[in-house]
Amino acid sequence: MKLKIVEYPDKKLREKSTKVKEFNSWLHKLLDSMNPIMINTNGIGLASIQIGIAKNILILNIPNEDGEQPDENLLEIINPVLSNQKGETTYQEGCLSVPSFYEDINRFETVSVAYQDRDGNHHSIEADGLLSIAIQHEIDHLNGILFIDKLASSRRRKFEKEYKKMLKERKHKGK
Ligand code: Y12
Ligand code: CO
Repeated sequence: MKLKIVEYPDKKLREKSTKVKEFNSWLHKLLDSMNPIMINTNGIGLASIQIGIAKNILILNIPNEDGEQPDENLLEIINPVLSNQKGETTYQEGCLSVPSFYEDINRFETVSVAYQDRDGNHHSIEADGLLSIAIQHEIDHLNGILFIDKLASSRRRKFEKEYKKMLKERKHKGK
């Protein structure tokens, strides 16, 4: 599968993803292709809408203390349902679909998530720390929400200006 990351302001990122009903080889191939694109771009999370597929699919690989992302850390989350959101935390987030921009975002500190794996088996986890933040960020993607939507309006305006400038410079450089 040839994959390219969809970048803001592409409207595709606003689509609402739909439930996965078949846990077949198409799904397995998609998941297998998402992992290298996430790892090779230094990502820790990727939702399938970010590669143009509006399905409730996301992957996460939270780095170890030494910054490595071994395959054992890979979480493949299909049809997630969030519950038990508690507390508050702030983290400087970035997104592969919004390159070169990082900002402090408020999230719940802990969450529970029920989900299915690539074979349709049901699981649930309780998450805190970076995993909790990453799950919330990626589930937002499934609902067409980006982390920049959570910025205060003055900060959002500043972002739009800076981002347009970055895109212009990138185009100029032929990237
Ligand atoms: C905390 C923070 C972010 C998340 C959501 C997942 N976000 C990412 O994985 C972001 C990755 C990212 C990687 C970049 O590096 C490259 O593209 C090589 C990057 O740099 C540039 O765009 C230049 C930006 C973001 C969850 C929890
Ligand atoms: Co993102």
